[in-house]
Amino acid sequence: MSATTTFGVDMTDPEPIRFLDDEGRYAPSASAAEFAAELENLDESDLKQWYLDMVAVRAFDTECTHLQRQGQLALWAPSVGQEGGQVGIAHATKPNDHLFPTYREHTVAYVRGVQLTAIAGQFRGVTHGGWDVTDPANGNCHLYTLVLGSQAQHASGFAMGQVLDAKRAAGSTSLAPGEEGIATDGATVVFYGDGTTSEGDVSESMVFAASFQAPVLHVMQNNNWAISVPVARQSRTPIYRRALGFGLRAVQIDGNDPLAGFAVAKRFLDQARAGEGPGYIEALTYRMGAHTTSDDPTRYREADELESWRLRDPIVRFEGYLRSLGVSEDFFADAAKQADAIAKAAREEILTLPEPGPDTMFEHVYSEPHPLMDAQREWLADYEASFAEEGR
Ligand SMILES: Cc1ncc(C[n+]2csc(CCOP(=O)(O)OP(=O)(O)O)c2C)c(N)n1
Repeated sequence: MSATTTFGVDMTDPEPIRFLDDEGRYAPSASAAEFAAELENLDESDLKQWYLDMVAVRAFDTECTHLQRQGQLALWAPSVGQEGGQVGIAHATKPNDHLFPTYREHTVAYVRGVQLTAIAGQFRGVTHGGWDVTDPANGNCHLYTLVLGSQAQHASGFAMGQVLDAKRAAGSTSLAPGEEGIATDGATVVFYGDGTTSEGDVSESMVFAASFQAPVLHVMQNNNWAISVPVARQSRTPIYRRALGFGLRAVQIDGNDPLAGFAVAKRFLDQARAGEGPGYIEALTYRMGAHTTSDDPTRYREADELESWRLRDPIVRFEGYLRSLGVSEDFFADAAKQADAIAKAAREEILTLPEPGPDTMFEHVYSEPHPLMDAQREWLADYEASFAEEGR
């Protein structure tokens, strides 16, 4: 993998962790050796599933950009190019883990079971949040966060709760940090981008994660750009090194290599759940599309930069790997058909998503019924009825 340099600053370590080279050949970097054992139990059907996940989400993602252009979505945030790290990391999580995504984690959400139409519904403006996090079908995938960095605080708080649950179960009611961490039932994973690391929330969340040995894994997808701001404007050192300073175990991986994402996330999550403290992954990747459909990236980045990353497309690369394992042409042809069918079905469903009534705005303000909300709902009903009375 060639170094990423912006304004003459080298933003990569000499050797980010990776198992696959740019063409998808199995060629682990020296830094990958200590994580290789995490891949031992994977079989070909797992890897094929990862590929199917990536092509399905890419087809859906492309469809959503079209839907926005046709006026059917208010906005769309493409994740094209970032599916590789996401699919490996999502598959390294366990059912009991909780995930706190930002707005570009479509592959993560899909792998955890969130319906693609629920993801698109938020961008169509027909839901206040997206999906019901308490519904087991949604795999403990929390809602997309648009307020940059706030999800890092949510994740640290949630992981501190996981510590407290474990302490309670062991007979203690104090969350006070001890010398030793404590094993927990699940871990927490938070996702955000390189630009978000400039928000104080991210640094604060690492202070608490480290102090309380909270079982949280930070996944920072360094896709090189925060809208039009290049990563070297955000940091003059590789960003994962900041996490080391907060006392998290932290590494930089090739974020377009699903195997690297899986192996490191699995190791760090096992350590977090064992009470050995938080971890941090900087996944080097590239946003191949626009920041959102409101953005025109040709105004701030060079065509050859995009081209150099197109050659490292995580899906093409993983396809190369699967082919080297002997996976047949039929599988890829069938995967393409399945992905098209999934995107087409999502498109049809998105177009018929029900419009919510105005009274739904009161539904999620409090978790329990609340007299203030009841009064406001009643006021709205009277107000709406007044139009009928006046014959307007
Ligand atoms: C607190 C806050 N400040 C500013 C914004 C506006 N904003 C939305 S996305 C974005 C850039 C984020 O870049 P990065 O964290 O690298 O993530 P990426 O979009 O590249 O995945 C900004 C500044 C926001 N949503 N929230």
